[in-house]
Amino acid sequence: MPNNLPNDFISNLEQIVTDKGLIVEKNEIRPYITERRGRFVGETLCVVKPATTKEVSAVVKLCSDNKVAIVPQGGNTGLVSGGIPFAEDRAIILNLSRMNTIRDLDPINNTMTVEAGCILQTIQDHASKNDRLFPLSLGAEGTCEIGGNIATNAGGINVIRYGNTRALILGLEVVTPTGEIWDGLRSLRKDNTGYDLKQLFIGSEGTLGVITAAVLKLFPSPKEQQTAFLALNSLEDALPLLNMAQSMIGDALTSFELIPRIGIEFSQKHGHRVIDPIEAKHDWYILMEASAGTANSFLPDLFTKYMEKAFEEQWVLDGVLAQNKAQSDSFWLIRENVTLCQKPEGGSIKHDIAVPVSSIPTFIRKANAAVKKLIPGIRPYPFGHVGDGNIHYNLSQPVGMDKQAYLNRWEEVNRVVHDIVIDLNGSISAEHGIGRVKVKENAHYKSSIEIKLMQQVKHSFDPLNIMNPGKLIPSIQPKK
Ligand code: FAD
Ligand code: S2G
Ligand code: ZN
Repeated sequence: MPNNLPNDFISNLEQIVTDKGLIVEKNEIRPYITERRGRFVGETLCVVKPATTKEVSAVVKLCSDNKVAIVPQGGNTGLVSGGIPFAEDRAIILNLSRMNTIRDLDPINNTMTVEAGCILQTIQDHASKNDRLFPLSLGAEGTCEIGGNIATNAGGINVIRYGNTRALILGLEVVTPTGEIWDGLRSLRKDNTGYDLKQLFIGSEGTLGVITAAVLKLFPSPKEQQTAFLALNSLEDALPLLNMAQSMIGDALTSFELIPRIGIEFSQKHGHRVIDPIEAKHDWYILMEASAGTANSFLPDLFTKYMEKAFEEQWVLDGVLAQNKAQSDSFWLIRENVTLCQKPEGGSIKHDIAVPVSSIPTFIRKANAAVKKLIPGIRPYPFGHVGDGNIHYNLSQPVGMDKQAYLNRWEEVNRVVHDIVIDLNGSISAEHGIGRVKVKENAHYKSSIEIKLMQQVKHSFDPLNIMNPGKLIPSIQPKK
C-alpha cells in the first residue's frame, strides 16, 4: 500500500464502487497482472471494477485528489505491458470489464454504441445478428475489450480493407484525469466543429483518460467470402501477388497474411487439428480472403482467374481455394495457431514492425542475416499482415539455449532489428503500441520535437501524471 495514502482511501473507494467492484486481496489481484517474459511483473494497491461511467468519474476524482496513479485495463491481452502497473507507479488498476453493456445498435445509421468493457467477439456477434459487420478482428478477440482496442488503436487481419480501430470509431465517452465526463458519443460521419478530440484518445494507451463508451461504425455483412491458401515460389513473389489482388479483386480483398514454413511446423507440433492444406512443404505461404456484399457475386470466377494468372506468372507453386466455410475456417485455424504455437518453443523476442509493403522481403532477409550473426541458432519466425506492411518479426530461442539467458538479450536484439526497420523508413510498432516495453526504444528513434509535443499534450490533459504513468512516452515530472 503506498505509504503516503490517507487510510480512508480504500473505504472511500468502497463507497463508490458497488457490489464487489473493489479487490484488495493479493491472491485475487493476480489475474490482473499478466506474466511477461516468463515472470510475473507488476504491483498494485488494488483492482477497482466500476459498473458505470459515474463510478469511473468518482474513482478518478478520488485518485486525482490523492495523487494516486491509475492504470486503465480492459482484457489484459496487450503485448507491450501497457495495462500493467509496476511497483514504482504505486497505482490502482481500473478494470473496465464490468462496463459491458451494448447500449444501442442503429441499423439505418450503421452504428453501435457500446461500453468499454464489451469483449470484441461479443460486439462482432451482435453486429452479425443484426445483419451487420463490425470488421475489427484479431487473435485475442475472445478476451480483449473494445476500450483496450481503442486505447491501442488495434489492427488485426482486416485492416487492408477497413483500416485500424481509428477508422472505425465515430464517437467516444471519456473520463478525463480530473474525473470530468466528456460525452462525445456522436454518430455523425461528418462533424467539423473543432479539434477531432476522439482521435487524441484513440491510441493513447490509457495515458490521457479512461474510455468508457464508444460509437462504432458498422458495415453491411458480407454475403460471400472466398479464402485461398497459396504456396509462394519465393518471399519476393508476395508483392506482385498482392498487387494483382488489389487490381483484380479490388477492395473486396479483406486479408492478405504471410505465414512461414516454421509457422506451419510449430502449429502442427503444438496446435490441434491443424492440417497443412498443401501436400509438399514450401518456405512461404499467403492466406488471403475477399468478401462481397451480394450473394452469387463475381467473386468465385474472379478468384479462379486470379489463381490461374498467379500460376502462369509462377508466383505460386501450389494453392487451395476453400470449397466451403469449414475449409476456410481450417485455413484461419492455421493462422491463429501461428501466433499461439510459438510460445511452447521457448523464449520469443518479439517485434511488431511496419515497413513500406515493397520493403517486406528486404527487411526479412536483412533482419534474418543480422540476428543469426548476433545469436547463432536463433529461429526467425516472421508472419503477419503483409497488406499493411506489418510483420510480426518474432525470434524463437535457439534449441538448447537457456530461456532466461536468451530473453536477457532482447534489448540488444531489438536495437539491431529496429535499426534495419528505421533504415527502411518503417515503424517500431505497427499495431501493438508502445506500452512500457518500448518507451525507451521509441524515444531513441523519435525526434525530440515529436516527443516534446506528445509530452505537452500529455501535460495539458494530465498535469499530475496520474494516468498510466511511465507508458507510451517518457514521463515528465508532475507539477509540484
Ligand atoms: P489491455 O491489455 O487491458 O490494455 C491495453 C492498453 O490499453 C493499456 O495501455 C491500457 O492502459 C489501455 N486501456 C485498456 N482499456 C482502456 C480504457 N477503457 N480506457 C483507456 N485506456 C485503456 N493486437 C493487434 O493490434 N493486432 C493483432 O492482430 C493482435 N493479435 C493478438 C493476438 C493474441 C493471441 C494476443 C494475446 C494479443 C494480440 N494483440 C493484437 C494485442 C492485444 O490484443 C491488443 O493490443 C488489444 O487491443 C488489447 O486490448 P485489451 O482489452 O486486452 O487491453
Ligand atoms: C497477430 C500477435 C502478436 C504476436 O497474431 O497478428 O498481432 O506477435 C499478432 O504474437
Ligand atoms: Zn497482428
